[in-house]
Amino acid sequence: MRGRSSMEIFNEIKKNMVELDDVKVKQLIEEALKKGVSPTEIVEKSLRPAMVEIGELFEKGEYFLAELVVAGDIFKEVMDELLLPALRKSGAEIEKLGTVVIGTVKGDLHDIGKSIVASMLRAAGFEVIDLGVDVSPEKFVEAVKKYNANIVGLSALLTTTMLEMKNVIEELKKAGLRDKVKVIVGGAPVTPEFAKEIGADAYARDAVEAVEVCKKLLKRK
Ligand code: B1M
Repeated sequence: MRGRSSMEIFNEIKKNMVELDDVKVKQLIEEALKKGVSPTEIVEKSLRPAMVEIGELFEKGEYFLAELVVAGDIFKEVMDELLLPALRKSGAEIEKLGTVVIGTVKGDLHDIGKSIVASMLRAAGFEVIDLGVDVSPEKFVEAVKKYNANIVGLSALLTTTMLEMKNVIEELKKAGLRDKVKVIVGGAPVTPEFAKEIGADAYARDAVEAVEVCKKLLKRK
């Protein structure tokens, strides 16, 4: 195959993802992986921007909930079939770095970004307890105790549910655990300012940053 640049492939993947053409998306991702492009770059430079555009089409009324569901399904398929296996192959660190309890907060069903963060943390050597979606503050607290976690990771994709993050921090305080765990927050509507305002220890913009931040959080202890 004659040389298409990585940027051209990223644009093609994005275009086909927005058009919900799963067959084309998979072919292009395979092509990119064969060229040695990293799975995280594929997520951040093509799939995630495509999801933002799909969200915008939904806001404009050009796409409906059904399209969001299909987009979510395609994303998960390519993660499971192509990107996660490639990520695992790309060589994780062997040393165990610490335990992270992660979940999407109460009322929120978006799990794609959270699951990518969980996978990247695992690949980096963290033990990750993924509580799934719609996780109540009480469940987070229970899991921190049960697994003796070093870090709690909170994800939210809705401007309404991001407020739940503060409730988790309050619940950790009530349980006397706030000094024992670090709290990292993330998700599309979350900002570093918001993280500070609610008393989280850290914010990460994407999965790569989340890994770096979690490593730093533990070194500081
Ligand atoms: Co929803 N949805 N959705 N949706 N959806 C958004 C979030 C929205 C922005 C779309 C839009 O209108 N533009 C909008 C929210 C608007 C707002 O709050 N201001 C929206 C809405 C309105 C809704 C519903 C209310 C729609 C309805 O029912 N009328 C509904 C709510 C359901 C609920 O949760 N209670 C809903 C439902 C859904 C589906 C279930 C259909 C589906 C999710 C499927 C699934 O997750 N299994 C869905 C989807 C697919 C989206 C969009 C299009 C894509 C989200 C996604 O997967 N992105 C989304 C548009 C958008 O995000 N702009 C949208 C790809 C993913 C890789 O990125 O999740 O941002 P992201 O994760 C990144 C970073 O944010 C970061 O790292 C990840 C990897 O780089 N990160 C962390 C995430 N968590 C982190 C945690 C960390 C650190 C970093 O530390 C712990």
